[in-house]
Amino acid sequence: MRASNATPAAILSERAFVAGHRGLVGAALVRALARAGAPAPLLVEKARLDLRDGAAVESLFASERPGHVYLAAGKVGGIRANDAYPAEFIRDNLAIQTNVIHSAWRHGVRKFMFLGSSCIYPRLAEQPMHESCLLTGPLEPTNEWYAIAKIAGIKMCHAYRRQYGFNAICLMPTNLYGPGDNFSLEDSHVLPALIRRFHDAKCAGASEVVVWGTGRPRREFLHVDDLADAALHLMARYEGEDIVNVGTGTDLSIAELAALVQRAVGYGGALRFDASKPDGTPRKLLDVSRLHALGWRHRIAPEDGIRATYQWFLEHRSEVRSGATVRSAVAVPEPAAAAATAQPAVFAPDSERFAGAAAAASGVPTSRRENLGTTAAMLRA
Ligand code: GFB
Repeated sequence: MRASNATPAAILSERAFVAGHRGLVGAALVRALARAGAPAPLLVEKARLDLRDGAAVESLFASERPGHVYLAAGKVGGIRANDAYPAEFIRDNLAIQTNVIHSAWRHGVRKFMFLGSSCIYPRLAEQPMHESCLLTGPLEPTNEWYAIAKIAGIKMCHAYRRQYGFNAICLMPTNLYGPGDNFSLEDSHVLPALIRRFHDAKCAGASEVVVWGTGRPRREFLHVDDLADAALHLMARYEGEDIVNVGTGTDLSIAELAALVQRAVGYGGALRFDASKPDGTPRKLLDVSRLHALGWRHRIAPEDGIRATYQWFLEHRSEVRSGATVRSAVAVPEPAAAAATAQPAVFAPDSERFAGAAAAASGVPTSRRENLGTTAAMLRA
């Protein structure tokens, strides 16, 4: 087993494994690694590897031995999906993170990134929510299953650090959005759901759009390219047990968000708030002072990010995720695919596609990528 005493900046020049590379966050991490000039990461198609299968995960790490790992795979969804599928949200996330963290440690991964969520904090936590408010009060009931799984992931990273010296860091992103999001009307998060609702209403000439809840809850939104940028920044510069919030430090009401999305889409009808739908947590705003002290700030303003995401949606209309059921970041293998996972080589790194990812447009102006430029310069140094 290799020692876990990585020099922070050097870690990015070792090959990464991005678990969940087809998801919103994983795809953004692949783009960020490409832009930073990092080596092509290990990417495994979910049809070939079920991350809930501990033996298959072991086999992957034993044969591939990545230098650092970003765990971006998991069961995710919006307020309705969390409430509707509690069993899958707790089981799949616990299984995936347990397998990946354990195998990463066993096979000498030098640095590991666990991605949590702002929903780990108590429902009525003091705002903005500092990292120290973890486990100081009851969770929001609509997403407590997901939150408990994420808290267990943080604690597993801490336990492996304390007992084995495993070099795992834990980031807690706020509500994310961007290209590659799930645009399902029922199971997605609010921002992509509203993009789709306003777009469909505009195309159909509908007179009103329904927005769930009262419109009063407040949320903080971070573009996923900013999150990926922060992830590389912290992977290269931060070592420690303390969890780190990743957000913008500003929030807005759902009614204000709906107005922003309506403007970006160009829908001229009315809004109706359906108070029979759950509001969820009244307010979720992260205290980002620890992140700022570590030298990172977000770049993408909500207006720009929402406009770019709508543009992405228009350009990828035929392929966007818009089904009515939650899609897992891992697939349950069909019998034939399950047999494939038993073979030693279950990985499918694709260097050509990775090189292309550097140029892949997420639609956000390149002038906003200064942090990544710094990371790239650091890699060249
Ligand atoms: O984004 P969202 O589903 O997640 O909902 P949470 C945020 C707010 O938007 C809630 C309202 O008050 C919703 O009632 N909303 C309005 C809508 N219209 C819609 C709509 O069409 N779709 C959706 N989905 N919401 C999630 C957690 O909570 O936050 C996850 O469930 C995760 O576990 C994520 O942690 C970051 O912010 O309420």
